Amino acid sequence: SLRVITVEEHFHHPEVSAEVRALSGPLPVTPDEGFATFVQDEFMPDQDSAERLGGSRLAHMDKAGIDVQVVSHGAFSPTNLDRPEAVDLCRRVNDRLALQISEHPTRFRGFATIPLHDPAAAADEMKRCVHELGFVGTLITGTCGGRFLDDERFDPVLSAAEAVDLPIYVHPGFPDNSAVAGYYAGNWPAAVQFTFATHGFGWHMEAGVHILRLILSGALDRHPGLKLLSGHWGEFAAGWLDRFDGTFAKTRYLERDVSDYYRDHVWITPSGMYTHNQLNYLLGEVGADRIIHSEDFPYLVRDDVAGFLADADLPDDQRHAIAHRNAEQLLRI
Ligand code: GRE
Ligand code: ZN
Repeated sequence: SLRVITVEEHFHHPEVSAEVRALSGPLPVTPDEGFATFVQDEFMPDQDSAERLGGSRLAHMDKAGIDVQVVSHGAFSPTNLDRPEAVDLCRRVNDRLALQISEHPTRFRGFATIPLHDPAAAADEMKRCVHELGFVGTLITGTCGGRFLDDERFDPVLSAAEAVDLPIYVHPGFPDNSAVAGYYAGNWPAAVQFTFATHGFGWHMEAGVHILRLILSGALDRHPGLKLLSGHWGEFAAGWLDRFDGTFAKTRYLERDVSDYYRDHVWITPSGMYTHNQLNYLLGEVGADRIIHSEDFPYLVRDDVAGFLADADLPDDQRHAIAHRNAEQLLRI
């Protein structure tokens, strides 16, 4: 049968995320009735599957046809916490994840959680996770203090990723208060505003902006070995490459087309958005060698994780590339 490796799969460290929530202050939405429950259900789903690498998660993997999950921390990650406590909180996340992986070493791998508040510590933690814990890359959940990875303060983080030769997954995260107020507030309930700002639309657009910023800033010229993962079929940007080339070329600023940077540095994943129309479109845009499978467990729980690829109208070589071979090569699994 088809070997399947999925790479945008999350767990929660409950005590660490509670501390992150307490130290971060309130979410940028005026809560109304039901909002707290809504956030709990959407962003902190089913405790057993979210917190444990075993039990119901393994049962789901067996049923949905997943051989290996590459696991990272989900919402309320200390990556985004703009305070010194983030350094220790990230270590606790990584140590907990490594311990749980060691109980099922054939079924799980890990992505590092790094404290962007302190870039030197973040670079050290990435290296510790790879060299001592056996992790296969890093995942960041959005910005820290409103700063994206193209900020030059993060050069040590990008250099560390090149040195270990493993990717950074540029996952979405809660947008800044100013973005939420400026773009997503309106005449609708708090749950609608928050969904619009986050997993309904806004944080995906922001994650696409994050990749573009790395291209436009010259960060990828300074770090030619940097490898990036981008979920949700490339967070809008992967479907817009031709437009980027037509527009940014006229600025005569970059040496290469935006799409050249994109196709050299970025691997995209579906994050559980299983529509064959999107797969076919993005196959044409980036090719089968740049697509890696993912589910976005436990936020999305699908019974057709292997089935989506098994049913796709693909040559078998491309099916295997997307299901496992690209992940094996990029992550050295
Ligand atoms: C995600 O990881 O993509 C995610 C969350 C929280 C809610 C929904 C969602 O982290 O898709
Ligand atoms: Zn995710």
